[in-house]
Amino acid sequence: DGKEIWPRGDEKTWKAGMRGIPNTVSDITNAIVYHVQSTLARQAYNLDNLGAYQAVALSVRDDLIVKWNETQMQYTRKQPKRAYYLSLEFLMGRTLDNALLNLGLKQQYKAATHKLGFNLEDLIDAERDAALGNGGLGRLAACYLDSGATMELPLWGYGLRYHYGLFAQHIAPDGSQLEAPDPWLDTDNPWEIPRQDVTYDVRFYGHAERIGNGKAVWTGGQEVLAVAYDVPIPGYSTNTVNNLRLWDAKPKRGFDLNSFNAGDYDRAIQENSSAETLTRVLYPNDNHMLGKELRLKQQAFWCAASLSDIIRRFKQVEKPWSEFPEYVSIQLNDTHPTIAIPELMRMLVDEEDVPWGDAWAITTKTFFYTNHTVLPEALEKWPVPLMEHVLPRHLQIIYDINMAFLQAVERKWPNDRERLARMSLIQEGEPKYVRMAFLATIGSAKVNGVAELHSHLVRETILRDFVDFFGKSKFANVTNGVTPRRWLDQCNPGLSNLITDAIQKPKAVWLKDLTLLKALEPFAEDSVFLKKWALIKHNNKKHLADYIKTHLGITVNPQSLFDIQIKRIHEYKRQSLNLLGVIHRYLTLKAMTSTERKKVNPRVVIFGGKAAPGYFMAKLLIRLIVNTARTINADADMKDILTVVFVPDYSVSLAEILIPASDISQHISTAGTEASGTSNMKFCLNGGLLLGTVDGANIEIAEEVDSNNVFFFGHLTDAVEDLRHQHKYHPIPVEERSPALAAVLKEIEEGRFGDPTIYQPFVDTIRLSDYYLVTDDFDSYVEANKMVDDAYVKDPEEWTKKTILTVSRMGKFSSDRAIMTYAEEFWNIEQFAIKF
Ligand code: NBX
Repeated sequence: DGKEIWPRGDEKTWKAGMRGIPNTVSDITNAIVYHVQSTLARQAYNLDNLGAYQAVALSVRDDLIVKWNETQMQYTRKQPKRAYYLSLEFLMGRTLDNALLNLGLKQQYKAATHKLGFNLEDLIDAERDAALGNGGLGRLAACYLDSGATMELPLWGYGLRYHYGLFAQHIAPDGSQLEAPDPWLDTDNPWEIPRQDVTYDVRFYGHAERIGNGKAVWTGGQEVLAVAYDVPIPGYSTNTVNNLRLWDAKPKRGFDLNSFNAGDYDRAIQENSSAETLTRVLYPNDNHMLGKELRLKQQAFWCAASLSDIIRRFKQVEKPWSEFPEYVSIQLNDTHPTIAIPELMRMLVDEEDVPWGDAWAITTKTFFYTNHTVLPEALEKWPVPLMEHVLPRHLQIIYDINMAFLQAVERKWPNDRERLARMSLIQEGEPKYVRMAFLATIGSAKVNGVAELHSHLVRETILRDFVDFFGKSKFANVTNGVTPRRWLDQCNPGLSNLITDAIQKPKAVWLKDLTLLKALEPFAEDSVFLKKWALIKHNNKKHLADYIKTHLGITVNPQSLFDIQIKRIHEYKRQSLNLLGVIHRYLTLKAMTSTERKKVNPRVVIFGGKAAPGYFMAKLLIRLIVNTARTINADADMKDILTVVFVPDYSVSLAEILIPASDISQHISTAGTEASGTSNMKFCLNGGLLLGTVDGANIEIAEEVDSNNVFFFGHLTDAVEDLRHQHKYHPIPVEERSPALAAVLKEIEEGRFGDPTIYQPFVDTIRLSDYYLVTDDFDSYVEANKMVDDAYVKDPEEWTKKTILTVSRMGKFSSDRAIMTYAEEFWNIEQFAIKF
């Protein structure tokens, strides 16, 4: 009858002791002082910014926990269907500022810290990034958590608690990248709640013996303990605080007592560290498959712990297994968690006695798979011998799934051996491989790409046979989005406030319905507004100029056009094209008289991004960028006309400074290679324009903002295959294909930017194979850059109008829209408001 009995003791005493949400400035100062004194055991006289940050963070954490508890309790009581986002990466960045904005407490904390003698912005700056991801895929997961909580969806994330995040990037004296570890947990992390009581055993290696009916018994090997750490995820202006559960690995029995007793202390400790190695470090590769045993163990460990947790929660509702998909949907962020498919089968069949066919029906209703790339070198495939060694039972299950699947293919297309070989989960050869994208596809209810063009390519290329088999309706598109809380309100408060004034809607309204930005359109004709808008951009550029001056000692003039390309360094993303374009600009400027040069529109070209430590060509390119920048910046003729900056150690918090300061940003991948891109959306949302190829989400951005407001260039996806064929079989020298580019390559080869032998491998890839078609797109790239210059110089007011129209039309690219599409079209979960 809904009446509840207080579990123990005196209810009034309990309730009186419970913490409400403090929101007056004096509540907050009291809480901060308490944490300084009692939690940190420090005092005002020895408190630095880091200490003050920690105390402030602890007091915010108190609020988050109250709301987290309430949210989880209400989910447990009502048992709505839940969705789980499995991602090996969550690139969260900093938390304090975001939490304050989402909780609506920023003004109060500003006043409170001021009263205590601190400046809130300095404390926000003292936090280190949580860099538990490589790039777009990991940051997308973080944006989706923010949107899930803001849209009041019962959505949890599951990931790994890496002790070392993505490496820190240093630049050596010779200009090359050096990697340093990122021990981000060394300074206590107030944003996690250790749950020593939430643990699961996970097995590796050992022996799997079939016992009939598709079942098996798996014994022996190594057992590792998964321990939960919970990270609260507050929604913006809601009561919802969702959960990101990260698993840490611990040895199962502390010490191995047998060897301990035998006096072999060394071995006992080694056993220990091998379990802990599992969650030691994030693999620093993006868009590249690396067949390392430890990586496979990370995947299996995380999937097994997460599924055990999900199943334990499902058991609370006491429903038959057939109803599992009515309570649970699981999104696979790329193929990294694909092993969850055979793992769920194993748990249902071997441990819960569910018949194989029923288990497969449950599994294929539960999972959903997002693909993030069609690049062949990035598609995951695991050597069969490795999988057999580490996960013997999972390999059996994969073989059984494959057998049933290929029989169904054979029934549909009898005697088509080639098709069977193409579609098999096992790639034949020496060794054999398990094709994870195929397993994810047949084990999921839906498969999606991350932008229209990309989803089209998924259907037409890598999964074509599977579309023929399952039908089109299983294959969908969900164009990516970004959270406007972090990527507008938080990183660009000036612009966010101006928008709020203009459209006369409270932030709490338009930041949750980004299509309301449309109301900005008429202001593109308002000359007073144009001035205010331009001033905000100018101030953001000054802020970036200050950062560059203090950290790199380079002076940049905020009157220049700020041209930014920040993303992982990868051949397909073509930072090479940008750099070669910069050198071309340099040569052109050098050929002018100084009076001619004075008339030129000044440009600051900014690069940032990390290269995977084992990616030779990407690291070589960084070295060339840095040394080209040194040459150009040291040339007195270029002063205030062309400046080139490589910003080291690109990160989420650096992106928050860079993005609001851009006039133009570059998204110039070879057509058909960038699945979506998400920083393109962030730049446009902050009033920067795009210089890009007809690729990924650039296309949809142009559809929304009007192609007049985007600078497109380059060959289209359709042309790429033929061009590559030409390069291979009918090569034409660069001198003929693009004389301008040939002149640039010649400068590098003559040593203008340092010892040319160092850079020869880079020049050779362009001259000899040019897989990513730099030569084919170079001339149109240079043309597009001229258009940018003309547009910026000839009519600054027209430029500002373009940026206002662009911002006003970016509504589609909120991650709120994306997450609601997943919720409604895939997961079938509902919004669930938390009442206080
Ligand atoms: O995912 C990126 C794509 O390249 C972007 O086009 C897209 O916008 C973004 C979000 O959908 N992919 C990506 O970041 N991949 C990885 O970081 C990655 C990491 C590890 C790995 C493979 C890929 N083994």
